[in-house]
Formats: sequence, structure tokens, C-alpha cells
Amino acid sequence: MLAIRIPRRKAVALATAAVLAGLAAPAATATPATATATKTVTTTTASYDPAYYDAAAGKTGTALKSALHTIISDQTKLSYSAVWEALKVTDQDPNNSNNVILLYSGISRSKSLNGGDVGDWNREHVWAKSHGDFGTSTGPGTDLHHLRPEDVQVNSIRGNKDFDNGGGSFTNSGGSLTDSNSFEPRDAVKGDVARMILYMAVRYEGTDGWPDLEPNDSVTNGTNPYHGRLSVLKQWHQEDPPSTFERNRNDVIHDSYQHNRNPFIDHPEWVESIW
Ligand SMILES: [Ca+2]
Ligand SMILES: [Ca+2]
Ligand SMILES: [Ca+2]
Repeated sequence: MLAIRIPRRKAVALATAAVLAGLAAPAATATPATATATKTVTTTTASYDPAYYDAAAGKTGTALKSALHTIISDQTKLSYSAVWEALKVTDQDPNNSNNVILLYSGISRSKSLNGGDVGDWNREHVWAKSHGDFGTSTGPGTDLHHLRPEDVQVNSIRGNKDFDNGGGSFTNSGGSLTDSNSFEPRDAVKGDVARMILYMAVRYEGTDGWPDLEPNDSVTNGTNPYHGRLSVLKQWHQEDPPSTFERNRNDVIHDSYQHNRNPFIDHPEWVESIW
């Protein structure tokens, strides 16, 4: 009997330990979940540390632009080849992790189709790289904040045109339009385009060997370091406020790649203050 009881006690003890372990496991996972919820509540709409912008507090106009320039110029820079893999993360289709969303087309396309052939997607410079002629060496030409996946042929159609309203449709346009001298993105990304252009204007001020990029109201900027049209971009910024996709993209670039942010996604009101 004793020989039997001892194993039984051991069995009960082990079972009790297993139950306790089972109870302990959910309790342990509940703690971080609660902490996450608390963090979300305390930071309200911000998914980043608001202290990032402390140096811009209370500033307006050119003083704000200058403060933001200093803040966002503290960044990690990518090589042009590294941009391929980064875009597969920053622009991943929320509904299909095998795909990226193409900016102007709105098409969800396989991440593996990056390249230069018909049917591929490539690296679109939203601030056309010929505007200031900065190319693709590490700098503005590799800055993820204005680089997006786009269909090779649509990228070619957009070319280096300034942004403005008007024009006709084209293959894989997704609702975007173009005419002889300008390009109008589909409605869902009009504001995204505006905020990318304005990010570039603040980030690049001619202080680090790169041109001083600035928006203006022209559609004939050619290779000058300007991009149009500011009045239309400001309108688009109002019509298409930052979305969940755009905010997530800003977070991923900050957290995983460049460690800097697009201030106009975090603080849309700063567009009007500066321009
Ligand atoms: Ca036009
Ligand atoms: Ca949008
Ligand atoms: Ca500038």
C-alpha cells in the first residue's frame, strides 16, 4: 500500500504543480497586455514618444521649420540596395503579408516582383530625383520617407512631373491622372504625397552637401531643386489626412530603419504653420 501511495502523492503533487503552472502562465501574459493598454491610453493618439518633438514645442513658421530640420536630420541612412528590402516592410499590404501596395496604382503586388521588367514594381521617388539631381547615392535618393513601391510602367509615366490636378487615365492608374506637365495621384494617397514632399523640404536645407529642396507653385521646375505645386499639395493634405497605413509606415521607418519621423504625419497642423 505504501509503495502505491507514494507514487500517488507524487502524481498529485506533479498534477498540482502543472495546474499552478497553467494558472501562472495566463497571469504572466496578462501583465504585458495590461502594460500595453496603459501605454496606449497615456500616449493617446501618439504611437511614438512625444518627447521626440520637444525642441519644436511652442514654435511656428520658420523657427518651427528650423527646429524640425534639426530633429529629423538625426537619422540612419540606407544604401539604395537596402531600400528594396525596407519597402517590403514599410509598404506591406495589411491584408496579405506576401505583397506590397503600389502607391499610385493601389495594386497589391507580390514582394518578389521587385525589378525593372514589365509587371514588376520598383522604387518610386515621390520627390522626383531629377528635381535637385540628387541621384540614388545614400542621401535624399535613398530616404524611405519619400520612396514607395510602384509599377515600373506607372513610375515611368509619372516620370519627373510636378504634382497638380488634372489629366487623363492610363494603364494601372488606379484613379491617378496625368497630362503633359503634371501628375495627380489617386484620392487615397493625395495627402501622403503632399506630406512626403513637405518632409523632404524640411529635411534637406542645403546644409549637408545636398540641395536645399523646397516646394513652389510651378509645374515647370525641371532639374531645379523645387517641387510643385505647393497650393495643390496643401489642399490635398487637408482632403486626405494621415491614415493608419501612413502612420504605421512612419513608425516602421522610425523604429526599424532611419530612426527619424515625418513631422507632418504626426502633426498635420504644422503644414499650415510653416506654409
Ligand atoms: Ca498639368
Ligand atoms: Ca491617404
Ligand atoms: Ca529645404
